[in-house]
Amino acid sequence: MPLELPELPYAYDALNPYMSAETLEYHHDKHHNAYVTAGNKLFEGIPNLGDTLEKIVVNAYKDGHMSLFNNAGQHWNHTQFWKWMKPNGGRDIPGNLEKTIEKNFGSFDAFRDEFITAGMGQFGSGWCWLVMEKNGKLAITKTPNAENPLIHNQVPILGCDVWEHTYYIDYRNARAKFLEAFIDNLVNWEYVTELFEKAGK
Ligand code: MN3
Repeated sequence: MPLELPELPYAYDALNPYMSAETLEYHHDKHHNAYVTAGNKLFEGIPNLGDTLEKIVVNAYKDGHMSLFNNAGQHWNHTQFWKWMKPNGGRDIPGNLEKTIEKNFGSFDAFRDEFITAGMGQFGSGWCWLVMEKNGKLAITKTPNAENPLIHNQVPILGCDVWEHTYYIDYRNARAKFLEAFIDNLVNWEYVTELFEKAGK
């Protein structure tokens, strides 16, 4: 199954001033594209690992095809990451999800703090996540490099890329400022809700 670079679901300058066109051009056209190109080369000589990207990611990890896992995993992560953001995001959380977040974390602010702390606590490159556990509870996790909740048997419903290439052009070394802007101004809660509802079924 060849990997394909998806188009961004908005214009390059649509997330200004929280994420610049320059960042999106580098991040999507160069970094994400490099994972796609490298991943497609790595399929040669590896048995068929599945008919969906999710299966390929999980099986590549399980079978120890780590280079393929890193590139296919980052392809999955970034394809979701673009959809987890939108212009004028981060404000209106649909009621049902907001209530569940409050029930699981105490309040939306407590969730926000925990998510930012996870992103800050990921030493070096990686991701922080809002996931649904097997028991239906929401939890916050962090993973290094290309790892994601799929390989830990959790359903990712929101994730944030904390590799330096995500924020260095716009925020330099201030990862916390980027994470705050992500939660407050970029998250596409409609898409998160869609995944939350699907995960709960
Ligand atoms: Mn990235």
